[in-house]
Amino acid sequence: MLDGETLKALYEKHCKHGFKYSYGTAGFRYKADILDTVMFTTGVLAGLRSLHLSGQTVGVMITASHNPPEDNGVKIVEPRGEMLEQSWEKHATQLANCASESYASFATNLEELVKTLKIDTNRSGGIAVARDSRESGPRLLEAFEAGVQAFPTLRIRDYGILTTPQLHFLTSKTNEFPQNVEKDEKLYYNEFLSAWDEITTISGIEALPFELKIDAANGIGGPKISAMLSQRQVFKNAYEVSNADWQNYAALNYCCGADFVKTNQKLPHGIAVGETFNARRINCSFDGDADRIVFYYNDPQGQFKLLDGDKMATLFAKFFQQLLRSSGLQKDVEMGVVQTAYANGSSANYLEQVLGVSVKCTSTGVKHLHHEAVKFDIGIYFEANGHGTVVFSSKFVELLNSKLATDSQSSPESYNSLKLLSVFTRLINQTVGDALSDMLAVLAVLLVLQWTPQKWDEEYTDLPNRLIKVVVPDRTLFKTTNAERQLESPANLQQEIDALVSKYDNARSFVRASGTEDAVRVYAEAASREQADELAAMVGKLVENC
Ligand code: G16
Repeated sequence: MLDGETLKALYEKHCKHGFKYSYGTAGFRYKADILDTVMFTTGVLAGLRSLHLSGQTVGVMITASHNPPEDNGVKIVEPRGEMLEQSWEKHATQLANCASESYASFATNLEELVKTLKIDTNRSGGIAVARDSRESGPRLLEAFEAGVQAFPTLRIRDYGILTTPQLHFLTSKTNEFPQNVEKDEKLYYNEFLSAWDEITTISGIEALPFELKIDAANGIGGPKISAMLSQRQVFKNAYEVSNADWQNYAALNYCCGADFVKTNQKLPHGIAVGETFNARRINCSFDGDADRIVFYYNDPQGQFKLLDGDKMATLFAKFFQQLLRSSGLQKDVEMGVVQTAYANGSSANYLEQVLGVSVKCTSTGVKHLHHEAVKFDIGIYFEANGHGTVVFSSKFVELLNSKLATDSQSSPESYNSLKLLSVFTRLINQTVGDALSDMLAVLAVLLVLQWTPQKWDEEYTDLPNRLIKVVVPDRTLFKTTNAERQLESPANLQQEIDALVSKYDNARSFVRASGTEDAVRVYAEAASREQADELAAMVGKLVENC
């Protein structure tokens, strides 16, 4: 470990005092100008995590994802590409807050962590770091790298600007693959494009039978999706990327992107509707770091229709259920869907009552959904905002492989289904929700089923819903229970919400503090658009007044 004097000099160069941080839904996320201290301590903490895990490479992503351009943030990624082990979030928070007090407090806390976690600071380890396209990224990276220097035995691989899921993927491959395999973006593109190639072979297409419009939120997803799709002839002239101005810092997520489309339930700037209805036209929006995606289309009456995370979860559930049936695997494989309180009531009904699939509800944050999903053989998890993926158990993959090796003589339909299941285990980025890989996976399902976006949408009808943000002086006062569906504090607010909800048909509403923005979120759904909007506005007023 670095000597005290040198560490202190680095601390003094990067740390400021007087702010209280907390590790939120997706790491630390604040206005970029107050983040230097936490970047420095996250460098130290990521180093500790790598050393604690016998030197495995730990990932770090500098991003504020869907937030406005002036924000930034940082999250730590486990060696297999998952979010930071939750018991370590408190160490990350404590170290940042001690550093925000004084050097002495930081140094004492660091010493205690090394001692209690029994960390050998002389061993070697590794950090893989990347950032999104924000202006503050390079400065914050510098503070982060200074923190990593606390342990001179650590190697840092700086990937520059990536999407968040690319960093998750490369972190996982760094630990999985031998050293002589180059872990770079090429590896990422090859992985998903080679699975996609199998889909085009199975479906026998030479050109994508969709008119695909991609809104890249003026984030890093723009150049990355172009780099990916331009490698395959099948996409030629079939897609267009809008809001691809990723070097214009102020444009990031502004009036575009997945969060804008989901919240406002309307087209983003830059995506226009054609004059005549085109059943094969499909639009999608990424968020700023391309870990979320939502789809949408305009129906023959010109009405905007959203195909969000719930619609993706139900599409995959129906599709995998069919494949499991036709391959004769349905009795051996447990499939489930994990959602949050934001899931539309109709989607849960459809999953449970129409498909007969089990549904679990967790708190917001992919870290919660992922942990629940890995309990299934096929765990489908999507937040309504479009953040999610599918995870396949190793038991399921082994079963598939052994069936594929022995079943080639069985019916062509059954063998084809086995092959498709196997391709999807490679087409989907299982480490985290990934706009690029999710987009390919959704297109692949639509291709195989020969469905249009409208056909996909017709499986069930969403209850009208509304999501609003309310800015309050102290959002930490809003404490929830029951997977965030009920408030424990402020006192009596939940009873007031319940009383309001009871006045509307088929209604539901809940309130929770955001873990990424300085606001309280209010969700409401009801039998009609007017009722959902009115209920959200009334509950919003209750929040403001309390
Ligand atoms: C992050 C999390 C998501 C979460 C979203 C909003 O997304 O990764 O799981 O749904 O924040 O969280 P909250 O409601 O607590 O603000 P992203 O895309 O911003 O990284």
